[in-house]
Amino acid sequence: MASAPVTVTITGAGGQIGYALLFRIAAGDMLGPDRPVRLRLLEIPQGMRAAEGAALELQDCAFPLLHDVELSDDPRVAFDGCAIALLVGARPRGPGMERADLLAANAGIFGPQGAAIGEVADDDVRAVVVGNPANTNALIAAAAAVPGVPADRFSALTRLDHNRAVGQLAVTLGVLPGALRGVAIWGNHSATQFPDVAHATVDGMPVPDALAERLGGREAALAWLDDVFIPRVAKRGAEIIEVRGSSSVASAANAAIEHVRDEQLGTGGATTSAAVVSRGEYGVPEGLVCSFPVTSDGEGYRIVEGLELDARSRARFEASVDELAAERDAVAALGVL
Ligand code: NAX
Repeated sequence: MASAPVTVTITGAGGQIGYALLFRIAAGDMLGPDRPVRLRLLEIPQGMRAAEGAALELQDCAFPLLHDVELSDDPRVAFDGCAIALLVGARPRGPGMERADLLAANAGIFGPQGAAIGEVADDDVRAVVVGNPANTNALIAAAAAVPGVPADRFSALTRLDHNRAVGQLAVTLGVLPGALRGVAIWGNHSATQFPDVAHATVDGMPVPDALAERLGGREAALAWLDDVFIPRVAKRGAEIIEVRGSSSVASAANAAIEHVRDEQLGTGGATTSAAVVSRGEYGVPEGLVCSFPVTSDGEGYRIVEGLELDARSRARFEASVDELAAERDAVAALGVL
């Protein structure tokens, strides 16, 4: 007997990432070939025609797993009964917009969406925030969803950063991406993030050793990590915009699908990266939505605890956590939290 359809709500469905997401979700890439999906698309009036067009194309694909598609500009309608929410639509930084203005504009989106999720979503709902500033938008949505939905059901996407880090290592080491394990993104989805290979392995060999072998010694490996790898991963979004003339879309949609898939179906013991609500792990202030190495058994992400961070790594991580705390304080000053 076919299983019951899962209701998946996508905000900003008329945008670029929405367009790259919808067809893969409907094809079964996110929840597997046995789970039919209902798609609920949330847009603002300006984005509605584009979302309607995507809905027409979804019909034309005749995906066997796609139960139905509904569009709305009302969060309480779009999140009604939803089990999985991908919060993609956000307010981009406009010309002359200060960081505080950006945070305030997005608080006006993610506060009401979080509240609607708390009121009308499925009891087991899980939501991932893609729209930037993703970590703090997730913090705002999670705070607004309580008490209807616990805050730890919200996460933010750093899987794209994780995949970018794996991609860079694979090319440099001359291996397939699947040979790498244990790469971690710590902190904020921003230029302060810390992509970390200290606990990573390639075909079972520690990545720092493999890099030293490949690049001609330990010092050369350290220099590559500091001067090439970390800045390249952290600024890859800007590089894509410069080269492609448009932001990361397919890779962002792919990362969002992998984030949800692993959270729902489990990582099989492997580590990945996701921004989740801190309970004080690694000294990160409680409540911040911070990227950590995580695993999932299919019941949500769990932070991998007990990893050693040396002084340099800790300093990088703390700088990113300080930025998250400053974003939270700026939002709190607006009276949003
Ligand atoms: P687009 O501008 O193409 O699409 C955004 C869509 O959201 C638009 O259709 C708009 O009408 C809609 N929207 C705006 N406010 C809304 C609201 N209140 N409710 C529902 N829909 C709303 O942007 P796109 O390229 O799709 O990027 C979406 C977001 O992803 C941006 O905030 C972007 O910065 C962020 N990204 C996050 C990444 C991550 O790794 N966390 C990577 C990729 C991307 O940069």
